[in-house]
Amino acid sequence: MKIWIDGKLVGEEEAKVSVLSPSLNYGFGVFEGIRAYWNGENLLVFRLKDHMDRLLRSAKIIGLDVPYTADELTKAAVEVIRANGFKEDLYIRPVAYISKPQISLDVRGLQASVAIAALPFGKYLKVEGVRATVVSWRRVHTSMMPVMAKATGIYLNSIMAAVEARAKGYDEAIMLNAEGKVVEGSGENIFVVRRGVLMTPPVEDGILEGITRDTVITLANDLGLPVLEKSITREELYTAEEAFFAGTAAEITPIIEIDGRVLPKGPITQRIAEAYRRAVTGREEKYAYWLTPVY
Ligand code: PY5
Repeated sequence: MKIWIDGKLVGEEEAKVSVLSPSLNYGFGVFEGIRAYWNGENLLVFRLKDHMDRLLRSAKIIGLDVPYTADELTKAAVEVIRANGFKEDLYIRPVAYISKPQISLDVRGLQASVAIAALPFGKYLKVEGVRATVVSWRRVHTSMMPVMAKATGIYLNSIMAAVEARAKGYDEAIMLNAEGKVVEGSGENIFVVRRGVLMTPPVEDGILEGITRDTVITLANDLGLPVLEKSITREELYTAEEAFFAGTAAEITPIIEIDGRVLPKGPITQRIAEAYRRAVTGREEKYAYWLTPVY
């Protein structure tokens, strides 16, 4: 498998990082997760430029100097997929990190390296729906960590939540923020339906501003199902008529149980999941602007 690193395509065995990299030791890096869909004829990357734009915004938030434009990174992602000749569903993982070994926390003035890997990828969560639990780990507060950035170090928080949920026999975690509001899953945003209204927590509650979340909001509006961005309490979650996770890896995953409360795989979730599927596989002309064809 070929991996793109700083303008070169290298073999996997060459794509290595120093054990003294401050990105490895201290979590000073940013990354993205992108999907590409093979529809039998074309390989389509979903919202590629939007992901690269977010990578650069994340870098800006944490003060990491990434010496590439979003257009250059978009071209690099296409290049690495072509170099591997993939004709199947993929996951694309760009990561910007410091390759220079150093102990000091003073990371000012260092330039980031960027690696982009693409690999065949199937489902991330159970497609038929997941059993979720509200975990004891809270999502890090915006006064403690730059939560709007998709920064590597923040994912220790996600790992604690993901592992706690699974250790308790559930499929996925639902995290509350420091104020006790429902914010997201360990690696996906959350939507709930109450009294027929689709709602999702607002960015200011400390979520990652998901690209799938934005996609769902657009699709829902186009289906005549406006989305309310509002803080969601645990009680509202427990009395939801429907709920689903939305994320690049998770796509649209119905939540069929939350802490023992069973939810139906409801009609709104099904409509959104179907619209999402059609959009990502290029079956909806209207959303073709979201797709980058590789071939
Ligand atoms: N919230 C968190 C904490 C996330 O990690 C992710 C993405 C999302 C929301 C959804 O964002 P988007 O819709 O832009 O993907 N998580 C990664 C993904 O590729 C997976 C991390 C393991 O879906």
